[in-house]
Formats: sequence, C-alpha cells, structure tokens
Amino acid sequence: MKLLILFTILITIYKTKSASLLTGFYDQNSTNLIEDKQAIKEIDVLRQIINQETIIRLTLVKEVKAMANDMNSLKRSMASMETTVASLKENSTNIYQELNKSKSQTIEKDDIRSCEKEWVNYQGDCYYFSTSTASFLDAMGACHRFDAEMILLQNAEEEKWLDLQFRIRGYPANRQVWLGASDVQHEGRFLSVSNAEGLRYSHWVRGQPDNLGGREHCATYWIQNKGMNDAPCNNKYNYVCKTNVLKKMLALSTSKRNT
Ligand SMILES: [Ca+2]
Repeated sequence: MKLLILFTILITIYKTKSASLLTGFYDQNSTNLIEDKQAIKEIDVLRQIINQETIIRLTLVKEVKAMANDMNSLKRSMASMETTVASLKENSTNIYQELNKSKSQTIEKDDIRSCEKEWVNYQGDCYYFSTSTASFLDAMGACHRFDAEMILLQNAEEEKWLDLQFRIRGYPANRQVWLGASDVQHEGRFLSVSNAEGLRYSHWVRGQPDNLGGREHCATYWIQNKGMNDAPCNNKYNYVCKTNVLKKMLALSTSKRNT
C-alpha cells in the first residue's frame, strides 16, 4: 500500500513536472513569436525610416542642384549688372565732360560779351580803336591806362582784319596807325615795346623801314600802302590798344574792387 502510494506520488510528481516542462515549452515559443513580430515591426519601421531618408536625400540633391542653377543665374546677372554699371559710369563721364564743355562754351560766350563798350572782340582779344591821334609815347601811355598794350601785327589774318577796321572807322588812308614796336635801341632792329622781344610777324611796305632823315624809330601801319612803316615817334597818329579778354576781366574786377 505504501508502495502504491509512493508510486502514485511519483507518478503525480512526474505528471506535474511534465506538465510544467510542456507549459515552459509553449511559453518559450510564445515569447519567440512575440519577439519575431516585434523584430518584423522594427524592421518595417527601419525600412520606412530608410525610405524617408532616401526621399529626403533625393530632395536635398534636387534642391542643391536648383541652388547651383540659381547661383549660376545670379553670377550671370552680376556680370550683366557689372557691364551695365561700367556702361553707366562711361555715360556719366561723357555727360560730365559734355557739361564741362557746355559750361566752358558758356564762359567763352560770356567772355566775348565781356569786352567793354567801345572795345571790339576779335578771336578772344579786346581791341580799342582810338578816335583821336597822339604821339607814340602818348598812345603807349593811353593803352597802359587801359591795362592794355599797343597792337602788333600777329599774322596776315589779323592784319587783314585790322586794315578793314581802320577803313571802316574812317582813318585817313594817307595817315598811319601806331604799332607797338621801336628800333630806338638798335637801329633797324624793331622790338616790341611791351616785352622787348623781336617781332614774330612783320609785313613791311616795300622799301621800309628806311629811317628817313635818320629820325624814324617807331613802327606804324601805313593804311594807303597796306603794310608796315617806320615813322618819327613824335608824329600824331591813331592807335589801337589790345588786351586779352581774361586780363581785361581781371583789370575790370580790380578796378571795381578799388572803387
Ligand atoms: Ca619810313
């Protein structure tokens, strides 16, 4: 009996153990299944992440390409703008030069008008034609009082213009007009009385200067003979004073300040 009871106990223990082992087996399988599902789930998530990363990467590449295109476009725009700026600079320089030119021309026109009344402008210089006669010395003094000099012939063109002016003003053709040159220092060597320099241009009447009677030391323009002559300095002739326009303006300005 005791043995039966012990056997029964052993059988019970065995069954219980077997049941326990079987339960453990099932439990283990169940756990593995859950883990597999979890792993699959995680793999899916990972795949989704990888897919999203790929999409993001492709999008980024696309955007970088677009930015590179934009940069190139900007570079081209910058180059175009630089060209435009250079062109504008050139245009502004031209406009500035034109303005200066225009300003300069305006000043020139003002200067032309700046010759005083009774003075005549010819190629930027002012000329005063005397209405009375005077000795060479008095004529020279009269011009100095105007801050001017006695005329000398500068060239054939001016000589032609002066000859016309003498005739228009009724200077007697058989009379002469003083020129600012003398050979009183060295006979036959006419120098400008303004700066003691030799004459740059001369147009003597044929046979002149002849120092007739040994007393002709002052230069004239002989209207009748259309050329230069030497005459006695005490003779009384018309004279012409000449000054540069700017010099005349400065003299006028000084004169106005002193009054
Ligand atoms: Ca003579």
